[in-house]
Amino acid sequence: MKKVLVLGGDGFCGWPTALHLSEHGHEVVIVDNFSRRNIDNELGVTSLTPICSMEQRVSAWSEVSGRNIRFVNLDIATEYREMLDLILAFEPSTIIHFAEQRAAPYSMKSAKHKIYTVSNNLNATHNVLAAIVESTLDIHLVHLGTMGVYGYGSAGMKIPEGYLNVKIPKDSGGAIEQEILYPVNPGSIYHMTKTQDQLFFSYYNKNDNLRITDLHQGIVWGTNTAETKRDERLVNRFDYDGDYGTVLNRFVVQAAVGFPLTVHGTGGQTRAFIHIQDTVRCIRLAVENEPDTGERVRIFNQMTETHKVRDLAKLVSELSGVEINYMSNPRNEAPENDLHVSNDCFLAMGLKPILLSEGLLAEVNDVAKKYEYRCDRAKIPCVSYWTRAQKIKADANEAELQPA
Ligand code: NAD
Ligand code: USQ
Repeated sequence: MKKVLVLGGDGFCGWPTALHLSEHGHEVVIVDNFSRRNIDNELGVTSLTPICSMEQRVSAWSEVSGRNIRFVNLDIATEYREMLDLILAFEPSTIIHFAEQRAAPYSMKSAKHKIYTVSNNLNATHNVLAAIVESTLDIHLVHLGTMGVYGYGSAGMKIPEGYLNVKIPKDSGGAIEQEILYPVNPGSIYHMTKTQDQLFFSYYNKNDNLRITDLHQGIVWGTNTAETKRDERLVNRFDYDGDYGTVLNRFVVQAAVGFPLTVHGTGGQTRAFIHIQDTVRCIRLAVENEPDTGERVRIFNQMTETHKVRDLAKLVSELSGVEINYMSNPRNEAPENDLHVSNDCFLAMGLKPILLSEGLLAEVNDVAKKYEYRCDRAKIPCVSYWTRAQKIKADANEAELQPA
């Protein structure tokens, strides 16, 4: 049994992970500052699913499972002393760190959003690392990173799990071999904060021998897990708006409400995906299989399949009959890319992935159709532009579509 502090445990990945770990006998304390719920207020949108307050969530869990989860409200980016005191009092064996601003479009909305994302994410991650060192406790840190640290090009090889062996030519002839972090290539300010997180981990691992697992996760789809399905009050959050909704979940909702599927550009982007049920399984595997002291930062690619955006749109369109709208891309990204990713570590640990082909229809029927009445169609369009040029192009396209 581990004692686990779940930072960001009110969020889309954190809440079902907290329940899954609790169900499997681990002692869980959740920390969150509800910044995600506050951002919903800022954006004037709510989760498609009616999520309960944290108080109701933990009391419902205790009622259905007989297990207790404790909750502490604090901002880990600004309340360092309080976090350290909590760590010293609870003495966790594991800290799972989900507590970052995680939407690329939100991070690109304005200078204010860029500054918030950088300051929240970098301070959050660094505070956790500094607090582990200051506590002198032997804590395993599990962090949720992203496939986006690599960029999405394959350079003619499968993207390895974090590290790359390179040969560096010497001035005197010959070459030395070295293992380096796979070169980073972030596509948004949000993704950039995750590349910086990697450097923090590498440094604290080298300097303080911290034991760290960094999970480079693909796009998570789906809503519920075995635990969140046990009671309506445990339902997980579901984002569908233009800033926080991720592509497949957005298409699923668009299919349910008959909104033409919003494909950016030609939909030639290939991305890595994982179902939320597999996310929680992978995190439990990472928690229960700790790195040894002295081991370099463990990096696992937490994804199970790759798809092109336009292929996903075609699939959802065939299932639902909703048409596809190829629109000008608000993002500054390659119009087409191939992506090949190694995920051998989790497969070797016994992960049996849930594939899109098995779960997609249920997601449309059981979640999107059930809650379609809560969808605000005005919040579907993505109105965050990566550059001024993209905003001008989108405005021009819009003007062209208006009747004279
Ligand atoms: P989320 O926004 O739903 O959850 C993050 C939680 O952290 C929220 O509840 C928020 O209130 C909290 N939080 C943020 N800053 C905090 C702070 N300073 N102090 C305390 N709490 C804070 O996001 P998510 O989808 O659950 O993602 C969790 C992690 O997984 C993120 O780090 C994200 O980068 C990573 N990830 C997510 C996806 C995905 O598709 N959702 C894919 C890959 C990686
Ligand atoms: N896209 C569309 N139409 C839409 C929404 C998105 O065509 O309506 C396209 C985007 O242009 C992009 C791709 O779909 O090419 C993926 O976009 P996304 O919003 O689903 O995913 P992304 O911005 O990459 O971010 C999400 C999570 C983030 C996580 C990342 C994992 O929000 O926290 O780190 O997925 S990964 O993509 O592997 O880097």
